Amino acid sequence: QVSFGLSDEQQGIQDLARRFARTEIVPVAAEYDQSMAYPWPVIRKAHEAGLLNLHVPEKYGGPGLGLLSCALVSEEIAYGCTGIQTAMEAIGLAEAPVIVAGSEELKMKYLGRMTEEPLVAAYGVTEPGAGSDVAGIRTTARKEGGSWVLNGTKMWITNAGHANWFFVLARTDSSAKPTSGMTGFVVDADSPGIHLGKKEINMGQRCSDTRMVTFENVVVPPENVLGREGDGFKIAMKAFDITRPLVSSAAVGLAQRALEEAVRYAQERRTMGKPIIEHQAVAFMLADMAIQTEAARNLVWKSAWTKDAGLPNTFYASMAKTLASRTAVENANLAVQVFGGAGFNTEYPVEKLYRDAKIFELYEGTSQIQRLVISRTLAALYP
Ligand code: CO8
Ligand code: FAD
Repeated sequence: QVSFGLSDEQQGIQDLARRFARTEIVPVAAEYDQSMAYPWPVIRKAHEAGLLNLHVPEKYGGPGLGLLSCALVSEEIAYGCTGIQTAMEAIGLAEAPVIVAGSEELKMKYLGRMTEEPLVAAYGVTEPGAGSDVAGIRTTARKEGGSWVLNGTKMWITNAGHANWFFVLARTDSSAKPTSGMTGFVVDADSPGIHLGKKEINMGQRCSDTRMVTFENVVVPPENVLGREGDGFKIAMKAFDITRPLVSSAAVGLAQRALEEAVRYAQERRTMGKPIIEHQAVAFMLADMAIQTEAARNLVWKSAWTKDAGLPNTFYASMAKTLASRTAVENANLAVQVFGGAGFNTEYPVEKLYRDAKIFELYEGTSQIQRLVISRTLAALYP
């Protein structure tokens, strides 16, 4: 049975997120882009509105929504501003490994507090020397007197400057092959020995907080190990199965915003005696933007639906990420084109979309890495 319809519950959460984005995010997005201030007021309001921690199970205080419902929300929030959306979604990214592998106690403690008050968390895998190649990370954790001691440097960590806790992936067994010698930890952000770098100044999504984080002899209690020792790499990957569909839906939200801005402008702006939408060259750019957006959205929904159905979704999540991020970049580019010179100016919204879009092809696994995952699956499917 195939259905493209949303349930009443899904429509309800989509409407809530849409109204929130239009009233609380769209009006302030340009201001946050310019000031680069962390969007705490928006995050607090989103928490109050019930738009954070959506995939946290009810047992730990969350609404326990399925991934498709979460994707509907992240598209709407991203329509408003992907900088704010990234700050919000990075919370879900940090929570994902805890949901995948945390003990009851860890879930109650670290997911529970997120649902009780507006806190943010961060996911620390990437390092200065290893981004795409997660197997190449160098951060270590060694056992000492019953606890673990973390040493190493993480790079490009979203929300790092504001996080209450970190998910950290570290090497724990140098004799094992890297992907089986890593362990995941939940680390309290106020632990002695954590040093935060400066807020990085990025091309787009400028209110999102990205930093280097150094761990210097940081003591982590044994109960803060996620799952079993040696399972960290796979736990980190399983988290991406949850979050890549959500990053992809955010890219769709940006693509949709670019489309709508371009369609509206093309009806207002006149050249050679008619609105530019009546010039076929412009109209067809709009048509292409609409086709790509709808195709990307459908693939994103499929990647989320597959996970909700309890089926492996890695393949579709990588496809969705590749297509949706390309669509965001292309739509933002075309929107600037439709706006002409005005598209290059900060008084209009599309130059921000252009700067904000590029990161979708980089973070949460670059488009090359997604193609690597897809092509490896193809080889297994058709031996
Ligand atoms: N689920 C379960 N197991 C998995 C999965 C998975 N999805 N993927 C791989 N594995 C298993 C494999 O089956 C294999 O198991 P075994 O050893 O038993 O055979 C083991 O893990 C090793 O897998 P590979 O052989 O495929 O490992 P490789 O080292 O060859 O390659 C990748 C792995 C795919 C290249 C991996 O390193 C990767 O995904 N790299 C990209 C890293 C990435 O995406 N980083 C993102 C960081 S977070 C981020 O950017 C946040 C953005 C800001 C937040 C935005 C809002 C959310
Ligand atoms: P590299 O791995 O050095 O790649 C460089 C280039 O080579 C890319 O084009 C890549 O696609 C290509 N390449 C590399 N290996 C291969 C290969 N095997 N085959 C084909 N091409 C390849 N990380 C976190 O852990 N947590 C976060 O919260 C987080 N937030 C981020 C926020 C921002 C704004 C940014 C910029 C990054 C963030 N990251 C985060 C890191 C992000 O996931 C990495 O930057 C990304 O995975 C790429 O890694 P890299 O930068 O080391 O590039």
